[in-house]
Amino acid sequence: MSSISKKYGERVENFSNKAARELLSLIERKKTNLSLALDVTTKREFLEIADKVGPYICLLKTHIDILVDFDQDLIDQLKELRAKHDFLIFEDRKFADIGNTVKYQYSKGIYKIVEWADITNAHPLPGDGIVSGLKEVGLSLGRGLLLLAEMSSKGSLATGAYTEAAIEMARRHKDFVIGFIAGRKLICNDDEDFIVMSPGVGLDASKDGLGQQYKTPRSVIFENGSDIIIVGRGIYGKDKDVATEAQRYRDAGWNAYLERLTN
Ligand code: 5BU
Repeated sequence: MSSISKKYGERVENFSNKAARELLSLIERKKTNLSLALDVTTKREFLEIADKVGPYICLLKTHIDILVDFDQDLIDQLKELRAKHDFLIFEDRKFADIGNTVKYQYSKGIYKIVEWADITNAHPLPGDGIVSGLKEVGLSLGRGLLLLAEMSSKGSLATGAYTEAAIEMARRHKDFVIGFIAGRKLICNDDEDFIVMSPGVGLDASKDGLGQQYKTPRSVIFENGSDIIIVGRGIYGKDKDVATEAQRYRDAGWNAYLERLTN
């Protein structure tokens, strides 16, 4: 049976990677395929929203380098929220350099991403070395990597042969590459499984004026066979009650998945 008609929990056995196994079990247990893209720039807002939205998400997606008052205490508090609400952390770092450089960017510097992010992502652009470099520091800690096979923005160059090459690269590193950023399920074979996460998801807007393009949770999960919806401003945009919006997206994402299981 293809993973598209399988339950999240049934797919755990398809992965050896710890982060992938934890994520799929968590989604099944918590009944949410919603990831919050928490793009705010102060520690206060970041922690406040994470605490309010925590109960409704499987994954908190960060851009840690946009915080103006980043410090180690933020990471300590983020880890506490991770345990309190039962979610994993995905640093959307989009690594794009040679293996030796990304290895340091992942583990050193101010952010030490590998120490707290269960999942991160990379552009396949530089070739296999980028995965090997990240894997050197991440795999033994149980971390997982997503490759950017597609992007949600208008005019993205990640299409066609590039997307196909990203799939081939993932296949060569199945222990560490757990899936893709893409707008749709990319592989429908019964005997291989990758987790697909889709950004560019919104219920109220179709674009943002800077190239972002939005699809609905139903279109992404039910029609396109993706696994996780990534939602940012749809949840914490101006005048929004974040907990109410998070529940709305959680319900939309989960209902689309249930619809997929029965069709
Ligand atoms: P939004 O507020 O829901 O538009 O935020 C989308 C988030 O997903 C934001 O953090 C982006 O950096 C991220 N993103 C994206 O929008 N499109 C992509 O193709 C990738 C990431 Br990869």
